[in-house]
Amino acid sequence: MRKSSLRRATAGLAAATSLALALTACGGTTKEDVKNEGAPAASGGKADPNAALKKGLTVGFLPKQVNNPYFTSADKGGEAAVKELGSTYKEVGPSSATDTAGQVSYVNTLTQQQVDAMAVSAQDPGALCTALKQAMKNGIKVVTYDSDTTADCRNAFVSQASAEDLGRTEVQLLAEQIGYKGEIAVLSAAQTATNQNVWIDFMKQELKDPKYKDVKLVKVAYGDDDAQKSFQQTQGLLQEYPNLKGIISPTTVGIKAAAQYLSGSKYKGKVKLTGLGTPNDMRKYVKNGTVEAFELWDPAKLGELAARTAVALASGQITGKEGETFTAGGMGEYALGKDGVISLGKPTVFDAKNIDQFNF
Ligand code: RAM
Repeated sequence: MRKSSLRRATAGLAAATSLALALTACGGTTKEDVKNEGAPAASGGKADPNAALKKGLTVGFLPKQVNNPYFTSADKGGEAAVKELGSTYKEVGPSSATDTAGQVSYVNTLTQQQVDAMAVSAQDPGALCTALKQAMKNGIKVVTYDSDTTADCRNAFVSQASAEDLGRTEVQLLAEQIGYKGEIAVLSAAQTATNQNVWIDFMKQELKDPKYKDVKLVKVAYGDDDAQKSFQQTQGLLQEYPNLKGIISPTTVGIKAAAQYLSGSKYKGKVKLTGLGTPNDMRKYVKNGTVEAFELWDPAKLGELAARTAVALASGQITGKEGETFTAGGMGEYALGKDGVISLGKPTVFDAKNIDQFNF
């Protein structure tokens, strides 16, 4: 979807939804507690905003998981942008979201192949750092997208939306649906996933507000972005907590599997479900009354911005320092925030009223 129509749809939605999204401009899915010692490693030299965008580069995309439709959309957006910019795109990556060693070896492969830049969504921030630092030492520009490492292990992070907004608004969405009362659980992805973990931390902070005094988070379960495991974990949550009133699943794989389970059970419409899903996955569950509302950003736009950031870095337009700016083609101008975080924009809330306006 083009940004102009997405913007229009989002604007209409803002008026339609009763949820007050407390959206702030700051923050990304980056570790708040990470100390960035000066400029990111290998950022080298000064940014030249007027440098021409280089052509003939090779940009490698390394998602958390290749057979995840969310990353298929994201990486397609990346591929189109890399090609439009006259460079070569390649994608490598593990098929499981918990194959940390696999991700490390893919980083090493891209380094050996001397790509000019790589865009990586980290399964496990700790595990990837050494390999990414090695890549940067070899002059390769490293962009994380979707799920960050620590700031010293990459040049820039392309964040889908403010992590704080995502975490807090998911709690707000669910609390409203359960009337601010009852037991809730989280069904996450992999236990090491940076993005989900940062969002869950913000969910817990949101829950400290006295208005949630009757809402109790009883468990965080992990479905590992595996459909079957996520389905079983949902079933397990309901067995373990028969009074459960709602589930937040901040993963496209998890929310789809949870919706599938609830929709075929006696809990349909009774146990509320929200989180992060794609409109195409969730449409039928919104229409059949299993899900009221959930949110996401446009994954293809996230991939496109990651690609444009990678090429801007490899061309010397930016180095990864706070305050630098660059033009991301038709997406417009973006500025680098603290720790080299570039934020795509605001998430969209989808519900029965607007879901048919989206196709991803
Ligand atoms: C899954 C992945 C991804 C996350 C989305 C919301 O596809 O875990 O990292 O951003 O869900």
